Amino acid sequence: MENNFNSGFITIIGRPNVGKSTFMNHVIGQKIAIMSDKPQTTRNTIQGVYTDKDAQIVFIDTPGIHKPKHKLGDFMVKVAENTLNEVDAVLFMINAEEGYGKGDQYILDLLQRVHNPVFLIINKIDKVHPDQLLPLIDEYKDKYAFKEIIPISALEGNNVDHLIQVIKQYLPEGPKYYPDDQVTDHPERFIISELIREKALQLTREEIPHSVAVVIENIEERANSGSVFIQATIVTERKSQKGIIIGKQGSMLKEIGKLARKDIEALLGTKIFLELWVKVEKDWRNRPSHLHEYGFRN
Ligand code: GDP
Ligand code: MG
Ligand code: K
Repeated sequence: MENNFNSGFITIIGRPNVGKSTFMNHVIGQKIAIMSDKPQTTRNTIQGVYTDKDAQIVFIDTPGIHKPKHKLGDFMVKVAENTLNEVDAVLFMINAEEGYGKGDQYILDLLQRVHNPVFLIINKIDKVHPDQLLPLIDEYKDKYAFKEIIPISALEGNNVDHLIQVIKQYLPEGPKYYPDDQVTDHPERFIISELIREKALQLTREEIPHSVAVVIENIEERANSGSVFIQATIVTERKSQKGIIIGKQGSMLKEIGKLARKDIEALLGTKIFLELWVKVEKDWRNRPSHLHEYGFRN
């Protein structure tokens, strides 16, 4: 019999701190890559890719609904809704210990407009007694017609493999969108650089070609304040491009930094300080030793 390959797109949503990143990191292991070029056009999405011998799962982040308390613009809500309707399944993650909360209602309302299969993922089961799960499941069952309800511990890895197997059943036959070997040890580092690059490209429109690269020089957690300090350099090929990126009295660079910081804060879930530099490095694209450093792999 022919061995079919399945592939598709999954998004994980849920209140802050329910364990979405922990889950992604667990699934990442050595198998995940964070990609810069997205087959989907939705802004600000981040992908992690899980590949095994018979399937590929592309995880898409939906930043617009990570912070339900935050008053979101119509645009972000629309982006979130569109993403949810583009994927093959949505994982709605909750914290077993906390149960139902206000932030969930916001997401459940949004899910009412979603036509794709939605799974309820009850995370942190390592922190509750098994008897607590059933009432929780009953409560959520009444609120939405979940296709699957799967308890896991993202931290300890309990039932995560099972969840992957279930997700695979929802994927259509499809291609391997990404090669197996695109792995990065520092996904957040790469995502941060991509977010900065994205802002630079968006704000300068046609003036700056896609040849700009962003190098993260330093990421430092400041234990006392709980914030993260990030230094990054935007690398351009020409002096004229450097001028455009910096803008009049630094106004463009300031704007790039402001927008990138917002997204990075949403990504990391913490306050950050972003320091941006710009430098010119002629023909950096043609020097293979630099490609790895800048996060490009072909
Ligand atoms: P996110 O905001 O949804 O991405 O949540 P994070 O992945 O950052 O997790 C928030 C906190 O919950 C972190 O301290 C994690 O270590 C913890 N956490 C995540 N998953 C689990 C789990 O399955 N069990 C336990 N005990 N803690 C978890
Ligand atoms: Mg997170
Ligand atoms: K990306």
